Amino acid sequence: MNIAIVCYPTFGGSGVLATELGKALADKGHNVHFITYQQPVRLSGFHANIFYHEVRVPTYPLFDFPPYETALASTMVDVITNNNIELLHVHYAIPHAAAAYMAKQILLKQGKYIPVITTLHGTDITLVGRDKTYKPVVTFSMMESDVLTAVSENLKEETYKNFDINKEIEVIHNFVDVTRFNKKPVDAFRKLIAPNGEKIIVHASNFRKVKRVEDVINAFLLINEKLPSKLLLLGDGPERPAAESICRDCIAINNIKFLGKQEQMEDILPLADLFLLTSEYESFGLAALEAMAAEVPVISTNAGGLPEININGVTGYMSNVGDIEDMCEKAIAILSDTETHNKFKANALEQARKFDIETIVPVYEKLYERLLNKVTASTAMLQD
Ligand code: GMT
Repeated sequence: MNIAIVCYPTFGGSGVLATELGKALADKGHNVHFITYQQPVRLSGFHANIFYHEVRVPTYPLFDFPPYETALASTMVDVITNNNIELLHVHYAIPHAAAAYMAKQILLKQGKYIPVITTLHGTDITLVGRDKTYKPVVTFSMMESDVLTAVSENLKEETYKNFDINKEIEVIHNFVDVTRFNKKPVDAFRKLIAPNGEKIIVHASNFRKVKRVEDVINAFLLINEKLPSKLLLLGDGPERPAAESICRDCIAINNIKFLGKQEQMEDILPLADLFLLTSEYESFGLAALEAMAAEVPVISTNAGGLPEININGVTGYMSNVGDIEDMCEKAIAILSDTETHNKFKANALEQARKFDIETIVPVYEKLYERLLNKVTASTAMLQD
């Protein structure tokens, strides 16, 4: 198949998922064309079946806000027309689903029907998309997509709760390449981070308010009072300066490190003894799944779709949003006994295997095939 994928190219989970999906489809022999404003972070190296098309947004003195959506729709039309694209898969509704609708209409006028799949990821529904500034366009473009998918059952429910749509939403959970993440940790690195055998706790996110990074730090400070430990914070975003300033004022500062954006998560996560995710909402929590694939138990909140991946008392524990005392207690329960820790580690890996790339990518492939067959059948009917 010739497939076009539109996503955010950044470290966010939707871009990561879209890029990993495209790479997996290319490995299976499909031609995959990425359309984004920057090379996606997880897209590196040469692959004969992968093509990257940059959306350029020319500036003009009149524009206070350069019209990205118009440039994106025009690039979609160009890429689809010139590369014999059969279907367009957009990740994160805003503004990708609306731009896809525009491209679809333009192509229709030229006699080509391009089926559109929109995958909903999280704040496109639960936060930004619900805002009345965007809601009418998000609602309309979801309805106009040929297929709507959501990355968790929870996100599907949230979509029906927040939007007036009467369209089927298919849940296709996010996935992880377990083989890639399930690496042996490099002892030399562990010694550098935790020279006295301290436990290593990791958090990774885009440091937005919804992640409640201050809870990660405060939960860690409680843990650190009871258990020699180190905290690694991976990623970057608007709340990082505030998080750094909390740490500067605390006595455990030497036990906390901000590592910034990291491309090779599969090299860092296996070093961790525990992953902390304190989000107020998480439609899925791809970062937690990647940690589990690296055999790392997870302490998370019980918000959104997290209970669909983190099984309380099995792969880690869940606490109420903001309950850092409970998070600390659960972390100590896992980390202070080797046998218990090993049991949680093994369970985390077993659970991650249920979301393995080998299982989930074929679900997308089948969806594409089903959609293309439907388009072919209706085109044939129109011609008869
Ligand atoms: O919706 C967002 O906040 C952005 C998005 C992203 O691009 O990182 O994250 C969402 O999509 C991820 C991939 O499907 C999910 O793993 C995250 O849970 C989800 N984030 C939220 O729901 C806050």
